[in-house]
Amino acid sequence: MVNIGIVGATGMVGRNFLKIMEERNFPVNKLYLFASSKSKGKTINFKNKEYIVEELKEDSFDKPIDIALFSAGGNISKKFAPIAKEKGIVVIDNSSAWRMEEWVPLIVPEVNPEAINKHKGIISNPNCSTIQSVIPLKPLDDEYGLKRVVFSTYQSVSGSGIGGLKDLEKGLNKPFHEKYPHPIAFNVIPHIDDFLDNGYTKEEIKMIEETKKILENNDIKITATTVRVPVKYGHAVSANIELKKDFELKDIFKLLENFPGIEVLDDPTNNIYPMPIMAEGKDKVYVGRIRRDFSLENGLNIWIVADNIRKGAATNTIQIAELLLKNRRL
Ligand code: 2RA
Repeated sequence: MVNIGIVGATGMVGRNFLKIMEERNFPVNKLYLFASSKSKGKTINFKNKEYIVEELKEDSFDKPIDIALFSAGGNISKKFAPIAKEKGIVVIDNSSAWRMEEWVPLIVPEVNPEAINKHKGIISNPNCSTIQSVIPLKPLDDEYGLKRVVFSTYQSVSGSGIGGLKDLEKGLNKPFHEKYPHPIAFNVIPHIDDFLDNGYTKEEIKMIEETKKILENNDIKITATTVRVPVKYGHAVSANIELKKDFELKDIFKLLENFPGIEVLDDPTNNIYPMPIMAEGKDKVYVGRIRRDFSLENGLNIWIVADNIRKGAATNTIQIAELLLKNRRL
């Protein structure tokens, strides 16, 4: 049994931490919920017991916490994760604050579970669109070698939290935008996170750099275009892949079907392919539209869909916590 602290407990991902720990019967002993001052005093139910939300402060981590799950933005993680770490607490952080630090493992349990043994007190949960993409890429890299990957993403508004959902819902009846620079209803916006001087967005650079770190393969040539679409839950990713070796398509199917966490949905004659409406609320990564790219030597196209709040954030985090217990790395 372990004592759990949740930072950002009232947010969408924070609440899903609790839901998924209940579903997976994660062995929680004591539970401490932290959020901003505006949520102080709220109560949240976990396993039929009401817990009071406390305001996050520096002394929050004086409590007997074993693992702290963070989902409260990069600034909160930058300030408070080191404080928790100094108290001997293991932090699993959902923000991008620590992901590219050399000493911080970036973990997708189906892909690089062994990285858990390198942690020094802070572990980063990858970006949602990265998590769902590296899962099918891992067996392909191991078997054929990845030469180049072109990502095009179709990301739901829940990736932006409550504000994204609000822009979509309110925009259905009249032009409306508050969270996004333009209306998202009946539109797509090729702009997720801030633009950089090189013309990419931070979201695109996350996909590129995080994929290389998780696969431990800096030689892969990767580019990405990340796009917000008017969908509530579930990110979709088109991956155009150049492998180093030739392949038989039937072998690709078998490889993906047998990899943990993947469900292959690919029967175009019966209109069977992954879609966000089927991934919502689930933890699988759905792969389909698997086909050779005839414009390339050893070219392959795949289509990847997953629930960005569950497998893309909360479930992956709880799986990392389970890995900590299994490997006794607390
Ligand atoms: C998004 N991946 O979809 C980013 C952060 N969740 O907005």
